[in-house]
Amino acid sequence: MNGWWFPPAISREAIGFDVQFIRTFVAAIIIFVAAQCALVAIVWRYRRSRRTVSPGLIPASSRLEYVWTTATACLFLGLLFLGSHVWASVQFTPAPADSEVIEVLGKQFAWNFRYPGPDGRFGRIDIRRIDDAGGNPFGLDERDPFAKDDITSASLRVPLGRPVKLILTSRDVIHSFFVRELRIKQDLVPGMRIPVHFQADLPGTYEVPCSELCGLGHFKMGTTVTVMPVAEYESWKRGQAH
Ligand SMILES: [Cu+2]
Repeated sequence: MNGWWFPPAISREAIGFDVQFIRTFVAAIIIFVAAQCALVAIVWRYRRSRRTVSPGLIPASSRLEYVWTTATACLFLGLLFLGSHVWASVQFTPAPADSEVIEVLGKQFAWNFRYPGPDGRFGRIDIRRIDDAGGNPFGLDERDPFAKDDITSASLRVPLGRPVKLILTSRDVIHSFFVRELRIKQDLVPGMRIPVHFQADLPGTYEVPCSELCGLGHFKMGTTVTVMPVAEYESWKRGQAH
């Protein structure tokens, strides 16, 4: 299917979004085909007719008006109800308590990710310590014991089959975190810490482009997310700890 259809959906929420898309798509196709058929039928029926159709000759049918207004309302409200269910499961539900928490920093024009390290706590950061060339994009304060073991990385790694909570922040302008396979697209807004959660159930490496025009280098602001088995993920983290 791939090539002309969506890339594979790798989380339950992503599958939920696809199901909702297909539902809406099928409803739109049925209505489109029915409307076109009705149009053709009317054109055919009144072809080269000498009868002039004045509004007075067609009796208004309030019953018909009621039927199609109600049908349209039911269809729209039904789709809205089903769709908001999926949407709310991502937006309004807090991430599970055992989620792997990872901070995502967007900046012109790169991505950085921060893991709390073995102590499970994010250390103190200080904007005066931000030093990209020195490998400290977050401004980690090394004097803070909780900051010492924090892991930073230029690409994202997440454990397979476990809930992940990302906290999105931006250092300069608005960026947007987009993973097609997760069906997630969320802006990073300076001054805000925006949470997003998911659970990836298919291992692999997926592209993360910035999806908000953020300046001249926007086109090259990309990285990857790798969904890896838990054991492999844990050993990667151990290898990164310092
Ligand atoms: Cu950007």
